[in-house]
Amino acid sequence: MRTVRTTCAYCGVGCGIAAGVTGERSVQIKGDGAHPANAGKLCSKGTHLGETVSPEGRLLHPVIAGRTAGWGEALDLVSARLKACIEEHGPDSVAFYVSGQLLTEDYYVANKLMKGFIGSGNIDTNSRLCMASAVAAHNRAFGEDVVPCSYTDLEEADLVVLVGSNTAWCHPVLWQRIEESRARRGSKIVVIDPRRTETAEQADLHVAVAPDGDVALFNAVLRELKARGLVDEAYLAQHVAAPEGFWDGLEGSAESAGVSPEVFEQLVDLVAAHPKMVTMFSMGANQSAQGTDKGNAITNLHLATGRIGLPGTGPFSITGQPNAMGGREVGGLANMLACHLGFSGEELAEVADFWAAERICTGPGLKAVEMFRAVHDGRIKFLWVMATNPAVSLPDAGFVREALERCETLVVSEAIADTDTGRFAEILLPALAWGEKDGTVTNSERRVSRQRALFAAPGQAKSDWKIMSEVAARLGWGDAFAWANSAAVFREYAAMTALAAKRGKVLDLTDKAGLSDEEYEDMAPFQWGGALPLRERYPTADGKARLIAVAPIAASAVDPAFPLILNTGRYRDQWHTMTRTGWSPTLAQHRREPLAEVHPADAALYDIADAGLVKITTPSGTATFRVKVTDSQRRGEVFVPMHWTDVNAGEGRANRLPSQRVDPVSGQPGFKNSPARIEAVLPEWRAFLVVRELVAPEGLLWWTRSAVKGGWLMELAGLGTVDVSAMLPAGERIEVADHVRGMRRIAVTGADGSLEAALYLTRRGVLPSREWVAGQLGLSEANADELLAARPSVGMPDRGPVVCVCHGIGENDIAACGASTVAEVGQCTRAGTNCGSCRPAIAKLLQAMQLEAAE
Ligand SMILES: Nc1nc2c(c(=O)[nH]1)N[C@H]1C(S)=C(S)[C@@H](COP(=O)(O)OP(=O)(O)OC[C@H]3O[C@@H](n4cnc5c(=O)[nH]c(N)nc54)[C@H](O)[C@@H]3O)O[C@H]1N2
Ligand SMILES: Nc1nc2c(c(=O)[nH]1)N[C@H]1C(S)=C(S)[C@@H](COP(=O)(O)OP(=O)(O)OC[C@H]3O[C@@H](n4cnc5c(=O)[nH]c(N)nc54)[C@H](O)[C@@H]3O)O[C@H]1N2
Ligand code: SF4
Ligand SMILES: [Mo]
Repeated sequence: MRTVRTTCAYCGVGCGIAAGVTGERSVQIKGDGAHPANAGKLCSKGTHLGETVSPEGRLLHPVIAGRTAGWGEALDLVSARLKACIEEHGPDSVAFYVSGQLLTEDYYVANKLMKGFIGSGNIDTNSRLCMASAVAAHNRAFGEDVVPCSYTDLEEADLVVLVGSNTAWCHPVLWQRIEESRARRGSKIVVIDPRRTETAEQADLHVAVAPDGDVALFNAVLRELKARGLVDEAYLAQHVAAPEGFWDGLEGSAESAGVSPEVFEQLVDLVAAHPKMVTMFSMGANQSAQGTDKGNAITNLHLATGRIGLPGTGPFSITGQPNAMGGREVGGLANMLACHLGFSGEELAEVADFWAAERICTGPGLKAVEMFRAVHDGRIKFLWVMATNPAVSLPDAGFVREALERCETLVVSEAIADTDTGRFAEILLPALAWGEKDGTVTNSERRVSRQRALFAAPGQAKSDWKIMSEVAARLGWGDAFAWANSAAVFREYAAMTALAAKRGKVLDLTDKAGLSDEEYEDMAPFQWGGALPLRERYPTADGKARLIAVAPIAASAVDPAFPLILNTGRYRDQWHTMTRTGWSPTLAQHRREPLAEVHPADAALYDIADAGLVKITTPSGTATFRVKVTDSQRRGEVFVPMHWTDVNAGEGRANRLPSQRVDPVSGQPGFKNSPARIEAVLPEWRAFLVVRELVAPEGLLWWTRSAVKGGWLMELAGLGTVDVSAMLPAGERIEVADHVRGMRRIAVTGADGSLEAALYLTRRGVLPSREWVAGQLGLSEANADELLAARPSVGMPDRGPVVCVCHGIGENDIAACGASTVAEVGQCTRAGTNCGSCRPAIAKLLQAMQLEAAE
């Protein structure tokens, strides 16, 4: 076994992994004990990365108009189309839409090609959907996009305030670090989120703010701190500039933020009592029509109280993707030139000179949502999408799909053969994925780590930067794109940061510009800017930070056609559009379907049943979900996950729903707040299907699929007659039916007697438990009686919904063991003792059981 130290494929925590390569495509995943981000810990997604590296489903060769092609032909075509488009319609008729899942080296090459050689600013990234508001807030307050904190600050803080962050699910290893520090030192955790998430359940205080009530809330807290004499006047005088009338203009109240006076008082008391305070913010802050103002409202509080730049303090924007930060550094956003530089004549000239650029762009390009509008109306005729799935992840995805359909040339560089966006592409280019690619990523605390290859390239896949440099060479720019390896690209980028450093910016990697290939290969994680880059001097002209006057947006009148607010976000064990996590049977157990979470009062009002189906409608579109009635929602609000796509669900795609409304400063969409209505959907039959080979059902009201060992589990619902043969493979069929109760059960076995598929359908009754049936797929011999009964003939305990995916421990196992703490549950069932991602869920379950016992 060969051990390779690398970085996790998923979130912006950037955990180090010690990967034991055990075969051509197999790996044992362990946390890297020496990595400063995680010190050996990994969450459920990182732990189960090994289940996502199989070549199954990968894009293995270029595809042109649906047929397999060679690289030569594909790259010739891409280059010819690019050239023709630029010549005929000018450089702004082409665009790149890239991703925080590219490596820094890929990102650097994409930016250089677009801004330096094609000559347009039209390169934007999915980080526009993710971090753009935080970037804009940093630029406004600090003069540069610098995150002022490090992870150790979360441990040194006496108070950690989490704003719009479901940390326990989305940054689980940071959550574990925060919780361990609380256990050690008695620090306090506040969660500001309209939903009572698992993170909020475990907080010392949950502030269930109204959607987009954050600016009002933070302004009100700051006003209160000022009244209590807690503003740091000396720090303000020396290091911070405030606009005229700032203190009189602090609009907003607890009431307008939807927070009760009692909870507001508790919040202010906690903030007042704990100068060592970190405010970590994420998508509930950024993804808003006033996301930038939210970032500045948070930052204002820290600047005004001097709670920044000291250990255990600061406003901490936590990044989503593994390399969102790397993209921001090199200039992957359309409104940054390169290396934290803007578009002044001087900056453009220096960058042109550094790159020996043939045709430097003249100004910023189009931001993601605008970019797709330009594709839609034909201003952009050539679009190259890399490492992102915009047909799913952009808002108003129906419009986005129309744009993709209309685009004259759509090139998609992908790791996976069948994605929603790839289905629109004329030219599909196979890219290396995690475990194959090689380069660097920057995590949320500005720490640069190496991602290293574990396996050889599958099929003909190539690294993204290599694909682009081969296109550049065909366009006659070979000399500027002639790197021998990713180390050479990295050296060039590091050298280029000299342009930022000489302007007094914090971004400075020039000490890495002379690394040898070996040194790059062995490079240990390092943090640019150091642990606390800001306090005494800010990278502005006068060296001072800025307070920014921000005011809540006045609430608009509620449209009676859309009386509810739709919020969207993430599940613990799925990653984005599920192109990789969707293949893992272990991860699928946490949440097999996308659920619409609805408050009990709203469920009653709209006549919606728990576990029934519901249609959600907004001005942009409709989508269908199974319902989960829960009081963790605020009344009047509905939550759905963003993950499901056309590949793994019918009708359950969230982004049919949000509008194109963006933050006016950052251009980031407001994914968390769309006016909506809900109504029950009443299918005439419901079914589930366990099957080895995927089928593509048609004409249904709704369906979803999830991975099980050896195959797939599908949930189905429809009207009228059921075309069973369209869903089942060939083979020997056994069947039982009860026409009075509208029940049908069919099992199909293959030549060797093992189960190929099993369908359980009902028109009126309940369907049996899925997990046992799904488990039969892997067995060599199927037992017909048991299959039709959907349970073993010898009694087997029902474990209930799986809580611990690592050890397969269910709710009933935990209830049966009689433990009263998470640690005891671990001792008795092993639940929560591996990656620990389920510990908040176990704690919640114990609380619920204790409540029940007390009643
Ligand atoms: N499991 C998992 N982890 C991930 C990812 C994943 O896909 N799956 N993706 C990664 C990426 S790219 C990102 S960007 C991060 C995102 O990480 P998070 O930001 O933690 O995730 P979300 O679920 O999108 O949103 C967080 C919370 O914002 C709340 N919210 C909604 N509206 C408001 C509001 O007006 N105010 C406040 N204060 N809160 C609000 C939502 O209710 C939600 O609970 O996660 C990263 N980690
Ligand atoms: N409603 C709603 N929508 C949202 C959000 C939300 O909270 N709510 N969050 C937004 C946010 S924060 C984000 S970050 C986006 C994420 O949205 P996307 O970026 O669209 O999601 P992914 O599924 O991560 O897409 C990455 C794609 O790249 C492919 N890929 C993986 N590795 C590589 C590689 O090395 N090279 C290439 N060429 N391809 C690769 C994967 O197979 C996958 O298809 O979604 C946004 N959309
Ligand atoms: S917290 Fe989980 S998903 Fe994020 S980097 Fe660490 S192991 Fe990967
Ligand atoms: Mo993100």
